[in-house]
Amino acid sequence: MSNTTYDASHKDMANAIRALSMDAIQAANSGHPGMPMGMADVATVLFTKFMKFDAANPDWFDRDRFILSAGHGSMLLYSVLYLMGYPGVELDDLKNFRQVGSKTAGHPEYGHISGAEMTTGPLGQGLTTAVGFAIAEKMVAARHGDDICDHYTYVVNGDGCLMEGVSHEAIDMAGHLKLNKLIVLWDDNNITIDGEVGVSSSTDQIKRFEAAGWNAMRCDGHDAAAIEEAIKAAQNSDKPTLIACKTEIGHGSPNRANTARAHGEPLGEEEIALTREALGWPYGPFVIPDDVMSSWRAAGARSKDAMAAWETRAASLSASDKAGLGDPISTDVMGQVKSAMLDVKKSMSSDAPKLATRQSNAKVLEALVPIVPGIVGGSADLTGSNGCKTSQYKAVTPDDFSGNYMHYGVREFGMAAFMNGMSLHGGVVPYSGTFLVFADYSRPAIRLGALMGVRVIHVMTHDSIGVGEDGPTHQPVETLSALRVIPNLDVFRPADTVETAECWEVALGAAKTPSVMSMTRQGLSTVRTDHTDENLSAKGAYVLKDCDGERDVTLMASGSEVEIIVAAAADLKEAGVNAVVVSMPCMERFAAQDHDYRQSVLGTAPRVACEAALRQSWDRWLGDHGGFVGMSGFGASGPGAELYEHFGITSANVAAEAKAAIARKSA
Ligand SMILES: Cc1ncc(C[n+]2csc(CCOP(=O)(O)OP(=O)(O)O)c2C)c(N)n1
Ligand SMILES: [Mg+2]
Repeated sequence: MSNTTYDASHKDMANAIRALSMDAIQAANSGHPGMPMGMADVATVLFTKFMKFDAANPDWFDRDRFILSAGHGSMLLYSVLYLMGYPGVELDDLKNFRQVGSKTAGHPEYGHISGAEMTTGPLGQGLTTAVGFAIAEKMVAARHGDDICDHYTYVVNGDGCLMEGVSHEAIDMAGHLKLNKLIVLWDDNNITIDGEVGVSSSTDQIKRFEAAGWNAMRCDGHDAAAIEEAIKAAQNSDKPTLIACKTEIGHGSPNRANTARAHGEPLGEEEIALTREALGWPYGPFVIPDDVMSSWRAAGARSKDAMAAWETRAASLSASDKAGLGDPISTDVMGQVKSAMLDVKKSMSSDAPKLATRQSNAKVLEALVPIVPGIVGGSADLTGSNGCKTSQYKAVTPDDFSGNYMHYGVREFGMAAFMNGMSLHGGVVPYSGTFLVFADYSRPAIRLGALMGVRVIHVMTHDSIGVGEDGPTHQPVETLSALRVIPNLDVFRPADTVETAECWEVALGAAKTPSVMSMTRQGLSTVRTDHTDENLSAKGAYVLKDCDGERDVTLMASGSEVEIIVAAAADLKEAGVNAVVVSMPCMERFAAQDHDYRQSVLGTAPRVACEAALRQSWDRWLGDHGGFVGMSGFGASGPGAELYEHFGITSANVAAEAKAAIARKSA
């Protein structure tokens, strides 16, 4: 494929990227011309000689993936997608760069434009997510063979991505796993926003990558032949490869090239005119001469034969295996999940064991792992603690990707970003484990996953002061509220094994929403002892125990505190107060129910919530006279049960707060 010849010269094809980028950024009066102009030669060589993809079929499974980790250079991607003829990417889209509702958002947004494999912009995450893509490529290849899955993951990143801490996690993991089909093209322009890289970094990046087990080399990023040679060498490496492409930011602009000013502002009409002259590009704004356009279109179509050959090979796959290369969870699979979860619910509601929900999680996974194709678990070095390992455990190793469990190492942010990439790649359903308090380490990737809309399940255990002796550094208090505030993220906090099974069913069914499973370290009673086929957790909250007569108060809780409000309701009954017990395993799901349902659960009586965490996310549900029993600051070191007493998270206090709320209402 690399032998395709083009009518137009390399120089003109690259200049087309430069011209479209500077024109679109000028039209928007906003954007970053320096990077697209600097990396135009590298992108031209990559897309016209190496990338395997068919512009007319952007979703072809076995395409090479291209991740623009330097998302501020979005016009590089948009120019290339337009030039190669991606469906629905028109000149008008480039003219509408950065406008409300346009496909050409400020930074590439997954789902807005075909050809953007992921959302990029937060530096470091493109590179790290790309490692997840490359992991998934090897996993699917191990399951279905090289005939079906055999592609490269290319990354373009700048100096900024390599400064971000998460790049360490990415580089370390990729080197360890020998992800030889991961090829990173570093825009080595020695410039970031504040000026030369030297003002803030002195690292020898080549040595850094080599130390992590990479193949690392340099090339002149404006010499097409040198770039071609470097990528060829990278393709043949048995390690992941870094190519440091020495470039000039804003290449072609007489007064901005090689300066930080090229980074983040339009060149201006005058400088654009000078740049056109310097580049030898006499065409008007947004004008691409026919030979350049037809050459780029030919590049966009050069893998048609490869794709047709793949389609022939893929005909040997069953329909469900083929569909599963994209999304492994079909309606059929969901049917099996539902029935497996029903079995768990039946046996657990009748046995009513006392279990930590992390153990409930392990039980549920034991039932799910054999029936969910592509499910891959893992942990950030807390395998024994998280309950994510099942009896079907088979570790993924550098030499064997057929396993179903990743040892992610102590890399929470990396793990969350890798999972995003694995899910986006297709064929894999990732879940992982760490402690809930470390959600802050993973948060940027949890947020990006929610923004992109991926099915990724973050199991986060040790979810309160119930952790005990490890103390306040390990006891989340603000974390649940902080996660609940992220849009398009479902935060589940089941109360027992029955709810755990229900929550997993909901999470697996949500193709475009990531989930957090908040699980306890400490043992809990089974609260769902009456079996019902209905998935009550799917509605987010439900009446667990109704009262006789008129409702005086509604008690609400999630997870480990549900058993506390059950006990409080019994105490209140003795005292002649009718309390309804509401379990709320998922606030986001509950908020999505219709008003009548929510009202039937919440009632009109005063409400009291109990959660071993801060109050904030409960405020929405408490109403005017509501009360809250929980934490008001950081936890403390001591045995978990004693800490519940110490901080007053007890059934007696819930009952007292209920009486106080009733009094407030009638006052
Ligand atoms: C996590 C994160 N921090 C900060 C920024 C803001 N930012 C965008 S580009 C940039 C500098 C990037 O320098 P480099 O990667 O070398 O890109 P170049 O200027 O060479 O195009 C910064 C700080 C960001 N996008 N993401
Ligand atoms: Mg730079």
